[in-house]
Amino acid sequence: MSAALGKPWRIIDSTLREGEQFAKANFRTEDKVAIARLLDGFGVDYIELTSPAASPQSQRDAERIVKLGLSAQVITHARCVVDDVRAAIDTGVQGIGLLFATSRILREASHGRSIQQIIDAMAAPVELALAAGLETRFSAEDAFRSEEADLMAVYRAAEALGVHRVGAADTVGIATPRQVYALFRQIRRTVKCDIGFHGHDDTGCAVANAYEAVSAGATHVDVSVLGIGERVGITPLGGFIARMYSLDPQGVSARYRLGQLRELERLVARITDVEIPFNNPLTGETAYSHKAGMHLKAMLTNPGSYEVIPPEAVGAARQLIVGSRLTGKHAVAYRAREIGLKFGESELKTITARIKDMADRGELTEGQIDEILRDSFTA
Ligand code: HCA
Ligand code: CU
Repeated sequence: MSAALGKPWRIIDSTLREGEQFAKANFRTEDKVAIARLLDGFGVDYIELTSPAASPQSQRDAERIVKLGLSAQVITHARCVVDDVRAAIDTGVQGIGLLFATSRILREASHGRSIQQIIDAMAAPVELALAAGLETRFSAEDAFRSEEADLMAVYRAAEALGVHRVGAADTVGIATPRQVYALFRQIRRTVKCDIGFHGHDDTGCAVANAYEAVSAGATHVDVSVLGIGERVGITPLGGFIARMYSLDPQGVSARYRLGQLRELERLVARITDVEIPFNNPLTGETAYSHKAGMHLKAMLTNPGSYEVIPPEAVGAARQLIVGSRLTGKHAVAYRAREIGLKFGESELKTITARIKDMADRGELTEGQIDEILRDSFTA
């Protein structure tokens, strides 16, 4: 648990549930075990698994992961039906995430129930899960295309049954950050139990939406490694951590082992055969690259000038690009000092002009820059 924003929030990693719904994910048991271990090493609070009712292998894998004895709570997703809850209980998981779609479009296209029928149908599965001692969540799928009054009725009914948490899912990634804030304020006023947010990234708002949910009172946020999930996926673990770290560096780095994020992302990227995006928050190839002369000058004085999160926090390295047409004399002087050369002001200006001129015909490597510097020195 961390308390950026002064409020406690917890991470439910759903790489092994939502992430298994990613087009390119087809996890073998060993993959799941390796991912679960690294997630636990990173320090996520919960690891959510695919419903054991999904397939016989899903059931065996859930049992296997439960037996790893991780620090994270191992929970599963399940349809809100008694048989699926029973299958989950049999695996020994500590918690369960039950759900029903509440929007008209999904009620009609998916399960065909009215809001009252949902409320009636949730009782038996929820009671069974609670009686088995599971931390029990009831979530509304497609909450942001549902009627607010319907949602609150469903949440009140879930709370009356004694669920530990209710959830609102932005299943199609349609919510704006303001809508998320407003709905979560409303849920916070309606129920006293914990509240979870699950948001898809179809319109690029999944991190912002998770943040707004927490600021409005959400206690739990679903994420997955690299954001993998249905379509373009959900709130990525790294992006969410970056968002929260900037608000509470000490709290977030005390709670989560950020230095393990890269390894975790690399593992999931390798297993799913995807590239880590160059602009990935915290770990992307260019996340700590600085290029323009003005930026380089300030970075050399104080790295905080253009970095809210230092690369050391995640075990990455900063890159100062000296050999571009955008370079400046401070960057050139810095590189010269690094290789043991010192130039006067006018020499520096001349060398910088030469580098810019050459870089206009193509960026220079560090080796080429060093050569220019050495030539200029002996000349
Ligand atoms: C789905 C379900 C879900 C569930 C979210 C939740 C969604 O696969 O469609 O459990 O809160 O996005 O609604 O992932
Ligand atoms: Cu989802």
